[in-house]
Amino acid sequence: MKEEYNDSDIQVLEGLEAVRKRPGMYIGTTSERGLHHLVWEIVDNSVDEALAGYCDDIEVIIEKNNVITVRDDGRGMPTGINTKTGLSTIETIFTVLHAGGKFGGGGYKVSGGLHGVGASVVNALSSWLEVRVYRDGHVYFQRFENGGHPVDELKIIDECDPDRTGTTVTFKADPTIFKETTVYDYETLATRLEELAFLNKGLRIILQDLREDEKRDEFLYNGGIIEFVNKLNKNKKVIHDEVVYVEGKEDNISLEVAFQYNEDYSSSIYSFTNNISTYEGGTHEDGVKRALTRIINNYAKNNKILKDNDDPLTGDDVREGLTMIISCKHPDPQFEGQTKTKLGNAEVRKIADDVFSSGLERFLLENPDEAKKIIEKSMTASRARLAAKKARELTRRKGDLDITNFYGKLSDCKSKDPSECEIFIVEGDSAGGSAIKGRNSMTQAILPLRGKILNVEKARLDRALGNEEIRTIITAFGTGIGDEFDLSKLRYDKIIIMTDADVDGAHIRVLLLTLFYRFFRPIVEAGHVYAAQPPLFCVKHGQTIKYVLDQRELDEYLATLKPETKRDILRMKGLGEMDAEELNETTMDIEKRVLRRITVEDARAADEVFSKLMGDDVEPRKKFIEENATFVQNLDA
Ligand code: 1YM
Repeated sequence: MKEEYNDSDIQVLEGLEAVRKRPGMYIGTTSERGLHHLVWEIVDNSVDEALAGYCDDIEVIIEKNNVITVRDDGRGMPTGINTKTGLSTIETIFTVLHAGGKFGGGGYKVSGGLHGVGASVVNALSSWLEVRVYRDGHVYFQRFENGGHPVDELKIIDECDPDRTGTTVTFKADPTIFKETTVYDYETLATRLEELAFLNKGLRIILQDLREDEKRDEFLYNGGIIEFVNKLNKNKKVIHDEVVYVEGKEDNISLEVAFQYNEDYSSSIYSFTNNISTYEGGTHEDGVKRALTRIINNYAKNNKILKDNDDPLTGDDVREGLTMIISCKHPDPQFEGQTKTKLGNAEVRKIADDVFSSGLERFLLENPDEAKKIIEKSMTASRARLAAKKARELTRRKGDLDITNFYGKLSDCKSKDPSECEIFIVEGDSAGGSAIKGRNSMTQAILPLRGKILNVEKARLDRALGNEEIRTIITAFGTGIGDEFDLSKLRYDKIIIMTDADVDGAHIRVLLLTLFYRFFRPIVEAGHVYAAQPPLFCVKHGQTIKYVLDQRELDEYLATLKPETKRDILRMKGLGEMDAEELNETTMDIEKRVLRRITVEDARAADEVFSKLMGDDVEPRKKFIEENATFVQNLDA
């Protein structure tokens, strides 16, 4: 123990005492979160050393008793004397507030708010702390107790291999400060350490838990944020195989961006500056987003995918389904905003824009297939956005779906218990009439769709949504649409599409499935959508009439008949050919009918067909009609 305290010692201890009096001022809270903050303060020093290029390995160990050890293989803290304090540099780092951070100058500092005062704050809030520095063949050691009081001065306690360098800090959080808990959560530490490994490619970070359930994880990502994006998209359907990676540096500010699109509607953009999450975004994120929107629009225009009179793609359009990591390293970051997690440096906006736009432009030019997929995704988002806007306007307009009009179209069922109710969406008035007569009116509702309004190949989705029958469907479902969608309000357990097996029928199915896919996907995902399977053939022999579903069933049935029986087999064209009883028997009766459940894949396939049909090219439409027979089979098989 030191014999006497001199003036500067007393000042130092007053500084640490201030931290102990008001820990919240330095680490935010003394809850579990504040406890983990101690680890980050020490780890940040090691990461800084890695950023400076001197450290490849960091190890964090949760010892028995919730003692934490952080070890790195950097240069080791400087072991000389600090002229200002007259103390060793190491003692200064651990006992003087505001010491540390900018000592060496140069390089990037991880300055998440404490600006390098971290080590002394951790010391102040610990029951005890030990530091070991391996440098110049010596092992230097100092121990502090009771909130930062040095037990002795810095001493060489051992020799080591002269090649070995590094710093090891071990501490025990003070339970009189951290009254709620001093128990570390493995997952909390693992999540952030893995994030640090993603953000600093090539840096190996090991986490070890030596408490009851021993655990160990090693995080090393040579691909850095590319692997971060891969992880985020792991359970998503991606629309292009490779993660796109762009990097660049201007005025000592470096920027890395990695992204990949998936089939989701939402976007996940995570930005960081000096390894700190900038939840509120800031100039780096603004620059990248601005460049993304501009470059994608330019590419789409230059390649005539976007026509002159088309609305430009918005930021939301080009970000639909985007998973992106933005990592900026800045020598002097300014953090702003409510939670100080928004990068404020104005110069970064242009640098981020420059770096990302040139990288993205190059990627699009060199990878036309990927480019096409990305542009198509944005175009679909744009169409859906316009259509949804229209739909909202229409469904919100007063009196637009007044009740008499609504019930005039829908023959609803009597039961109000959704679990037993079904709605048949039927093509054509005459089939609709038969269905109304042939139904079980307790549980089966019928909505006939009329005439040519459903000329899908020319209708854009927004126009289809303007169509009264379609809006009646939306109202009948009861779920609302867009932001207001609520699956629990669905009024029918089964939504059954009943259309003819011809071109018009296929068109209507494509339209309905596209509509469901884009606006009611949870209904499809939850398996509420079905296709009715009306019979394809009708066999008459003698007085008997038999309906059969398909060719196979027809062959089987014919084989059971005596060869000499006379029969004039009919291929059924429309539902309208059946009367109410026949329609009930063959297609609607719960006991006898066959339904096919529509999967999300079916709906997605329909959506793709719809996109093709909607385009300006005549060719795909012609092809659709020609290939329609196969398509109908595919969809109904
Ligand atoms: C387990 C914690 O603190 N490692 C660490 C810290 C420093 C250095 C190396 C270092 C930095 C510099 C020069 C420099 C620190 N040094 C200082 C200060 N691990 C851990 N590893 N030489 C060594 O920044 O120029 C503060 S932290 F201020 F002394 F330079």
